[in-house]
Amino acid sequence: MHGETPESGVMAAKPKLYYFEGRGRMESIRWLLAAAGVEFEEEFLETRQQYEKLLKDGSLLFGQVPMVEMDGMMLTQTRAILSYLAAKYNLYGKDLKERVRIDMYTDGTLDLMFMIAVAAFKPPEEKKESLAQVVNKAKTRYFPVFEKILKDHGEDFLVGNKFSWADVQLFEAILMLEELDAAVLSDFPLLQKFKTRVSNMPNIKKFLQPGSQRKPPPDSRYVSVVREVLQF
Ligand code: HAG
Repeated sequence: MHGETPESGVMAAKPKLYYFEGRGRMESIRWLLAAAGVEFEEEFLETRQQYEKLLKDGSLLFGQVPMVEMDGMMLTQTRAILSYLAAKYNLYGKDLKERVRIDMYTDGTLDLMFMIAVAAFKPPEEKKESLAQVVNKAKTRYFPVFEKILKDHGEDFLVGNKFSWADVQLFEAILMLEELDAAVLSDFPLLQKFKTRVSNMPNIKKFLQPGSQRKPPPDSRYVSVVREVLQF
């Protein structure tokens, strides 16, 4: 049972996420928590004052967000948070060799999604060019790798024939790429089946429903709030 502390039987507090009201670096953390069936709360950074208060309180190790408050800790560094959650909710493979493959695959999909997130901060022409390059990279570098992995082992999931963090993040990346190019999976039949399979898993299906804590693609408001809060 998520959240119950056995010794006390008292429900542990829900993780609390501190970030902007948008995807950025936090969206993969939201997806992993949702895939694990863990409810979470959010504090959206809208003003410089909120950010400066977190800085003053010493809540941000290197002065940066995402920050996730859980298990008595103020966690920062996106990959550290994701690894902690994957291990805590048994989505990190059965041994070191499976874990390092999950790390390799998730580093790859994070790189791909980061390119999209950063593009939101570029001027229109540059942004358009960057996003076209991201689609091309997905089709020529990233998706062929995942298609081959599924083909070579013939299993439903990327690692150990068991649903893991690597599958959650590949699914998130597929959805983001399809927002840019609806036909992006046309040459990847196994990824199409993978997408359907994962989208029918109860926790994923729930997060895909309207009204979930999933965030929309970055818009000009999101970009201006981030710039205002971080003064860049
Ligand atoms: C991590 C921030 C500042 N290695 C860290 O969590 O993985 C990096 C975290 C980071 O850079 N956070 C940014 O707090 C906000 S994320 N900066 C304050 O003083 O360093 C945000 C801003 O341009 C950054 O990228 C984000 C916008 C979306 C594009 C990236 C996904």
